[in-house]
Amino acid sequence: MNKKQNSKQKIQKLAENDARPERAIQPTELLNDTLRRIFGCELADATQKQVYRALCISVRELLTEKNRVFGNRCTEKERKEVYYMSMEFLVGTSLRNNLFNLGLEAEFRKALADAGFDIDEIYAIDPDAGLGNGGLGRLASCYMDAATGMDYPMTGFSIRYEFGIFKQKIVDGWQMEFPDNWLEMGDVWLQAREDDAVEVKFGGEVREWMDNDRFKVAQVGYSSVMAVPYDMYISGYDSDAANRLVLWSAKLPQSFDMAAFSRGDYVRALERNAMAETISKVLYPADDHIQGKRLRLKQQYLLVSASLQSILKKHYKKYRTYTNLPEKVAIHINDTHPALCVPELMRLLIDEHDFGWDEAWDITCRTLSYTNHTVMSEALERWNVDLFREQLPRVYSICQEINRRLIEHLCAVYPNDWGKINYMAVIANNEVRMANLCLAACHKVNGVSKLHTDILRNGIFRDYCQITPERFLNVTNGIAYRRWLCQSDPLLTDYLKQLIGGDFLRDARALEKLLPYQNDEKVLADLMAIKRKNKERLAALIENQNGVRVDPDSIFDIQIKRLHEYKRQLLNILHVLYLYRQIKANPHGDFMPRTFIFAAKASAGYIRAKQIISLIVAASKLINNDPDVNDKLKVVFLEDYKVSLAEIIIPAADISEQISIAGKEASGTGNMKLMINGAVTIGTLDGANVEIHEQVGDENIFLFGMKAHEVEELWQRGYHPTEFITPELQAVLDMLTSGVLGQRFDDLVDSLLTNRFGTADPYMTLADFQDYARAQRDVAAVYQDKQRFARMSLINIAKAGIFSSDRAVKEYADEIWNLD
Ligand code: GL4
Repeated sequence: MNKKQNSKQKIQKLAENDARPERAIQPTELLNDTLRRIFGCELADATQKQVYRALCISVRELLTEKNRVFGNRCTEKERKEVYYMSMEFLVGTSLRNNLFNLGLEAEFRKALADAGFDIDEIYAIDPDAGLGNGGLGRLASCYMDAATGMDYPMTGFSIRYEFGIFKQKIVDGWQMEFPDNWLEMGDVWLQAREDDAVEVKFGGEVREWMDNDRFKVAQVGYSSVMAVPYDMYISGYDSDAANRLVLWSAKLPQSFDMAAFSRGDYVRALERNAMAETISKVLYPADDHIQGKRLRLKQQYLLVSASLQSILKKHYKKYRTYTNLPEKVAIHINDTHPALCVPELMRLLIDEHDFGWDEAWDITCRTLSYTNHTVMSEALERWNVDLFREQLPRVYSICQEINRRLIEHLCAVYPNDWGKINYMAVIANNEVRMANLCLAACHKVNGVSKLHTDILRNGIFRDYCQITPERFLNVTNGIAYRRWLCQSDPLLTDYLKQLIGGDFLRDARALEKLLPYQNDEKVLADLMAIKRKNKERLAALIENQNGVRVDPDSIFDIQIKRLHEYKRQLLNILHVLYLYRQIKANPHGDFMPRTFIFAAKASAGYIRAKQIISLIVAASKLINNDPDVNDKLKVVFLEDYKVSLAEIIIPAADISEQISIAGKEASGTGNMKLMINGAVTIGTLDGANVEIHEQVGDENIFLFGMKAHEVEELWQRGYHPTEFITPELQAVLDMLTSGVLGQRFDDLVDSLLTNRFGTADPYMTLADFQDYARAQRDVAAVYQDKQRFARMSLINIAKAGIFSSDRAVKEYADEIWNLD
């Protein structure tokens, strides 16, 4: 090879023939090349931040090449591609994940160490890309990783929010939100493609006319926003592929309102500019809940319209036709947020590519599929008709026509059953219903755990399911375990490699090779020693952040997830106070020391959730400062829960709290991450807990509480929370209203006991309390027997393989997207 070529050129050259250009890399040479190009320096005189950027840029360039070669191969073979549309991708950090996937981690660690840099310090510079709220957004990222690792051509589409999920600080016991300016450092992962910007039209009105006997429709008098794509490359473990996550950023068109400038109205022109660009400014911070805000609708349409336009353009360039779209393209709607795909694809086919309604509808239905992620009624998206029509007049007229035809069809299927027909309509009661839009069109609809899919089939989507049951299926969620186990718990991973070999790195089901060791005392002791190390690491972080000393020999009982009433963090903290009272009453009793660790963000406007955080913080102050209970009980609330914090907490967990009221948690994925790291679940039979239970059996999980059907039955009979209050529980509630916690939580107690705020105790916290306390006693009893607990932990690790996102993505590919 020509000596004058730099590493970048060499990589380019190699990649033409080799899908693994990473194998030819010389880390030091590559870093020096990049440093020289970007900063005019070399490793010897670079700063840590320069090294960080140079390393990221080198990795990005490598992935760019991989993606180009992979893309060309897919085009040559005319492979079907999948486009994953999601308003959220909770990417987390990228650097370590990419190096790990490319098999370059160890080499770069060494090269940097030789130059006097600690790669872990460089990883710490890498910011979380927090472009999502919680499970739904993280799932999208896990699926991108898995698809790439399995060489599936998959492109993610989302929004380049300037501010991702807010940073959380607790100030005087109350959650405060601060902007997350992730692009300051995170921009290094993004590659802008200004030339591929796409026009997206808002407002105006619909005009119809005849053009040489053809009926034409168009939107006129609109205002344009340009959507500029930014590529983030996604690596997959040990794979030929690299895929792209395309993030759209809103910009005003260059030519916009020049008139205002020439009139000298400079300020107004710039104001409008800023208005357009607010579309991609910030992520809406509500999970499992909607706010019918105009800006949010604009975000959704920006994503959908820009993505579909670019998909169609690429498709036409390849095939010179759109009629084969369903054979070559699968477009997935991740929850209803991108449901505008249905009318927008129709609009593009009809208005811009001259299709008739029936053919356009056939193509649309066969191309689109939809995942439902929640049954919470406050999360079912509905848009006010006036708002919708004002912003998207043409899309609205298409929705009307979809609805007209749908109702015509339903009248034939369910004659005179107006209740049902109204329930199934796309437009009714002055609202556009996004779930029904998906149900009316998509060729496949799936839930995310067995129980959740049953609830869709027999509950909220029953009427649609009756007509076309073959469209409905389950794909239980999965996690990118190479991030959540292999990268976040290197100690356990190295140990497993020695013990059972490295097969599990390719196939998570190989973790079952651990099972034969379940009675091996040495292995059990080793596993506990590793857990203890991870607990020490977390204890150090807690001491550093919260100034609280926790005992790594205590049970680390962990609840980390969004703060939501249905997830019942309140049940957990009430039980903690209940334990507190027990210890106070009997300070010399035999008590298994425990540390309860919480981390959770509450949506900014969700006051009840913020009150629950305050209660946790207040309880931790009282308990952690009480010398009577000090070595027995600790409570910690860790601020600013995010992917990178989860990666430190999860390996240190003994107990995984999955205690939602049965029937409400669609799946949960934190439950899987904790399980694969050896935590034992205490949980209700909700979401994927049901399948975790199936895997590990009664012996290796702590189940409690009502089952989903029992919850329903209790509602039917009439739920009276006061009937479930014992004197001990009453005493706990009294603590909340007495002021001993430094403040009073009357609202929270009211919400449990009275129906001043609607239903009393809508998530049946009190009904499940006694059985939860019983299950917690079981936890303490079992933990006394270290070996027995270690065995439970081992079995949880061994049986977690099924929850790999590789398995889940393969099911999507085979049963929904029809990929080869
Ligand atoms: C969620 C569900 O609440 C959660 O149970 C599920 O695991 C996740 C991914 O399917 O989707 N739905 C919404 S909305 N937010 C979620 O996290």
